[in-house]
Amino acid sequence: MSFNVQQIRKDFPILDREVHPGVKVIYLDSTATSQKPESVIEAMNTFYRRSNANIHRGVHVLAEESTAMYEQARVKIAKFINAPSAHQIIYTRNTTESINLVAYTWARANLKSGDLIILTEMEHHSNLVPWHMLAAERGVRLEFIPVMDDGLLDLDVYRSLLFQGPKLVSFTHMSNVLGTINPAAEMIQMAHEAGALTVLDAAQSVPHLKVDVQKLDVDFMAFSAHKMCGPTGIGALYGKTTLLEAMPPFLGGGDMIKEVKLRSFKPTTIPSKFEAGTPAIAESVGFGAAVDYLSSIGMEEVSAHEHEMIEYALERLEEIPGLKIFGPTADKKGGVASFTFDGIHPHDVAQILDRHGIAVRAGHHCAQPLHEKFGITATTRASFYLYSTKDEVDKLVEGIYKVKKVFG
Ligand code: C6P
Repeated sequence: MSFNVQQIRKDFPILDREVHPGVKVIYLDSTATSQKPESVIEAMNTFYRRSNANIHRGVHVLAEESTAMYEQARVKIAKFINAPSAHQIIYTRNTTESINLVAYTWARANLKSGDLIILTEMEHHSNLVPWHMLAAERGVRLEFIPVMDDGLLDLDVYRSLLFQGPKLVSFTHMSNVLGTINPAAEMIQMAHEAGALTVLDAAQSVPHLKVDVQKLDVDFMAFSAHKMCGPTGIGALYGKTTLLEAMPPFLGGGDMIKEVKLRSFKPTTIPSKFEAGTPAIAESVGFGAAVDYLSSIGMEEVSAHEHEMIEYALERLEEIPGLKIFGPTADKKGGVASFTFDGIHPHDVAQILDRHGIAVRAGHHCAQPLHEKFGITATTRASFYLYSTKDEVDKLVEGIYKVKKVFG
């Protein structure tokens, strides 16, 4: 079936919402969180109506059913990113928690003072602060691959940093501000040749691109369900089996143990070893339904549509005098357009757009160092997903001209 955006829009009930009398929402904030299709909402509703029970704990019908649903979703997620096995998918709360899990377990077990971690200047705070905290505690060193004016990483500097023998390279697959899609496979291979492990922040790539962990050969990968048509409150960490097995647990409590004595415990096997306490069960079902939904459309189709959207958006936005877009050309980026406009504060731009039903985000988008690099404190960001249309881009452009009118 060919990609039909109008048909797809019908799957998302919220897109019919009037946010002001007679004004339907134009949702251009999917990079913050995506909207949810009916099938995901319904899967979670049905779970609560029919199958709700705690997992791994009961022998009754409902407990067995909910446990099976929780584990089936894990199998779907594994398949979606081509993980060799479902036990390599650890459920977490989100990308942030997934990265913290690696920082608190693998890194604290394996890194010592003076060891080098390479990051990039375009990282989201969730791939910076956990490493800052580790640096303060352990004295590990952090170095950063620079972002060039065109929004691409300077791979020559990366190559030279690799000569310093890093232990870990952790970077974003796709920037949530610039939209830059980094050459992950090449960067991971370079890291491995230098003897380093890799963490990929895939919060913005798994929802928008076909991502194959085996092709990438990545060691750890973090992503969130809420950015890929799924619910909030659940995400995943993918890891290579040998690494996950060797890592100490993260949080302690129920479900992550094999045996507990008054003065000791033995952790259980992966993935449960990292899933202490009652997890987000209904959300796992929603996560599985989101993966089913995206798979039924096809990730190649999703990214092709977004590519068409960003090409059109850049073309239209570039016509506007005084508007400056950050990031690379459309061929090197996903569906994200961050911009400044004519000295008007990005929050004011976003607020006036909101009056016309256009939802965009303004601020530093949790990437303060990146904004600082470009000598600014904030941008207005429009972002696109599989349900976005060219008509919405046209409305955005009209809205920006209205902003100009308000500010004279
Ligand atoms: N970016 C944005 O509006 P969480 O919040 O844990 O689900 O995802 C964190 C995260 C990590 N890496 C990247 C590249 C991201 O874009 C995000 C989330 C949102 O840009 C919320 S700040």
